[in-house]
Amino acid sequence: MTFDRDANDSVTIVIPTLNEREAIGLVIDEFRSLGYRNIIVVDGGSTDGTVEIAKSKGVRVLQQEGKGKAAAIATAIRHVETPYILVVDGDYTYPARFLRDMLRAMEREQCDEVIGARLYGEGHTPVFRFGNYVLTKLFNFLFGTRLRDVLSGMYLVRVDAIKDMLFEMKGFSVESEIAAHIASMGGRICEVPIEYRRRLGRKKLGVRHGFRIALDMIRLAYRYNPVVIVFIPSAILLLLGIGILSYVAYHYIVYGVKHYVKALIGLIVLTLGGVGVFVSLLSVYLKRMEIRMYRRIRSLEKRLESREQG
Ligand SMILES: Nc1nc2c(ncn2[C@@H]2O[C@H](COP(=O)(O)OP(=O)(O)OP(=O)(O)O)[C@@H](O)[C@H]2O)c(=O)[nH]1
Ligand SMILES: [Mg+2]
Repeated sequence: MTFDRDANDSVTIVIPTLNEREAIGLVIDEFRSLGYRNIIVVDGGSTDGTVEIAKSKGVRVLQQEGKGKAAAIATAIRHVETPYILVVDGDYTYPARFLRDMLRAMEREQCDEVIGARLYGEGHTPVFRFGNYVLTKLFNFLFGTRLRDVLSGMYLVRVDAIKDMLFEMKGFSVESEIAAHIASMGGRICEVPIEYRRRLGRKKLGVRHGFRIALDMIRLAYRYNPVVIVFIPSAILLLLGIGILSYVAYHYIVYGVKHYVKALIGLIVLTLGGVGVFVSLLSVYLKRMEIRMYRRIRSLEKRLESREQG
C-alpha cells in the first residue's frame, strides 16, 4: 500500500473516549496501519483502562477540561497543529479507510468540513436511524443546508474554520454546533458516504439525548441564523393581522357594523408582524454582507499566506 505522506500528516485524528476499552486499541491500530501519525485521544475520565491502552499504543492522551464530548473536542483543538482535524468516535464504528476519500474531497471541493455520512453498514438501530433522519431534516430546515447525516461521529474540519467557535453547546450537540458555525459563515460542508459498523462496547447516547440535540439545534438557530426564528412568528402575526382587518372591513362594508376594538387589535397585530418581517429581511441582508466580507477576508488571508510562503 502506498501512503500519501503529505496528506496524512496534514490531519490530526482526535478520538474522544469514555470507557471504550474494547474498541480504542483497534481504532488506533486501524488509523496507524493506514499511515496516519498524529493521533490524540481525549479522555473524559474513563475508569475501565481505556487511557492505559491508549498510552501503551504510544499516542498522545489528554484529559479533557470540563464535561461531555463537546468539552473533549474543545480541549483537543487547542493542541492541534495541523490544518485539518478529524474527529472520530472511539467505538470502532467508523472505518478509517474513508478518511482518505474525505481528505480528497476536502482539497478537491474546497470544503470547510467533510462529514462521513453513514449511508450503509450495520451500525444503525431503527430508532437511531429514524432519530438521525429527523434531526438532520430539522438542521437542514433551520440552516438552509442539504445534509444527509449532520450527527455523524466522523468528520473532517479545517481548523481555521472553527478557530473562533465558542463551544456553547454541551455533549452530543457539538456536531450540530460545528456545522451551524460553518454553514452560517457561508462555509462549505461536504459529505462523503461511509460505512457504519456495529459498535463495540456500550452506547452512551440515549433517546433523551435526541430531544436535547433538537432543542440545542433551535438554540443554535437562534444564535447563528435568527432569521428563521423571527420570521416564522412574524409572518404568522402579519397574516393574522390581515385576517382580522379583512373581517372588520367586510363587516363594515356589507353590514355597516363598526368593530373598533377588533380593528385596533388587528392593527396592532399587523404592525407587530410587519415590523418582524421587515427586521428578518434586514437581517438576511446583514448576514449576506457578513458572509461576503468573511469570504473576502479569507481570500485575502490565503493570498497573504501564499506570498509569505513563496
Ligand atoms: N472524552 C469524552 N468522550 C466521550 C464522552 N461521552 C462520550 N464520549 C465518546 O464519544 C464517542 C461517541 O459516543 P458514543 O457512545 O459512541 O455515541 P453513540 O451512542 O455510539 O452514538 P452515535 O455514535 O451518534 O451513534 C465515543 O467514542 C465515546 O466514548 C465524554 O464525556 N468525554
Ligand atoms: Mg458511536
